[in-house]
Amino acid sequence: MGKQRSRRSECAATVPVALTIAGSDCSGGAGIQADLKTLTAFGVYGLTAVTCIVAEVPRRVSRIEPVTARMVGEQIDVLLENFPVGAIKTGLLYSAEIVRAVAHAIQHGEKKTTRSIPLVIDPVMIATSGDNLLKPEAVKSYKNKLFPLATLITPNLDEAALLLETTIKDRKQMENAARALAKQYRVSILLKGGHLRGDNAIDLLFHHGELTEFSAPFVRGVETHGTGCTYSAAITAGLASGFSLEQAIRRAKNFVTESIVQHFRWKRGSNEIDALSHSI
Ligand code: PXL
Repeated sequence: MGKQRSRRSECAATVPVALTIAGSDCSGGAGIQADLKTLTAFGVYGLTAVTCIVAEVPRRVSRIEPVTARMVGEQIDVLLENFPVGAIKTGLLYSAEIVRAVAHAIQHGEKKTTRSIPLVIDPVMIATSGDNLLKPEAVKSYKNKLFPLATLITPNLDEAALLLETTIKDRKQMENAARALAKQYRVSILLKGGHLRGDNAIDLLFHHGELTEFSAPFVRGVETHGTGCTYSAAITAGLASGFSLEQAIRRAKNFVTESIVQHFRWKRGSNEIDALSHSI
């Protein structure tokens, strides 16, 4: 009994903690649900601040309802005041008002605890299904309020193209885009090239003036949903656990690839539903 208790208190003292600020995906493949499963798989205790509730299934977004900006801010406030948060990630933030509330709450929390917490921003704009998730006017608030606080931003090709108002169609344009975003926002950029559809899913990290490539075989035939959320949550888990940015990304890339390879599939009549497996 005594031994058990001491083992328990030791765990409580050392388990890393991470906070995800994101939307709820009721189908469990993306958003807060994917983040929590991923953090748990990495042995990190996950905290959540919910920004909106999305009624959806893998190929269709049915409805999105936001939580008030005040409520989003207050979730972050109480968590940062009370838990030793080692890293934060943001996912779907829905509106300009919520983006601003998140930036304010993170800055306020860091000031109160007098420490800087690594922040990973997954600038979620459009769902894999093609549905718009972020209000277009929120992009400006991201650029002005949230990006200046980031450790790492993880856009996919569509998001990077929208942020730079350009098109990205090949590897050379990817390099230029990663470099341009890193310069513009003075932050590390992980540009995810999965949508280029070669034999490999190639991501480019621009960090401290250097370009590093992360590559894994492209897994075909799986209707993926939530890979971006899973990837950024896995990176956040690594940062909360004290890994360097490069190490955290390498572990996360392996995790996402395996979560696609080991996907679940349910068949009902002619309908098939795929989901990532987070129990790697
Ligand atoms: O994968 C993007 C994404 C992020 N967050 C939430 C989502 C989705 C996609 O559907 O529902 C909550």
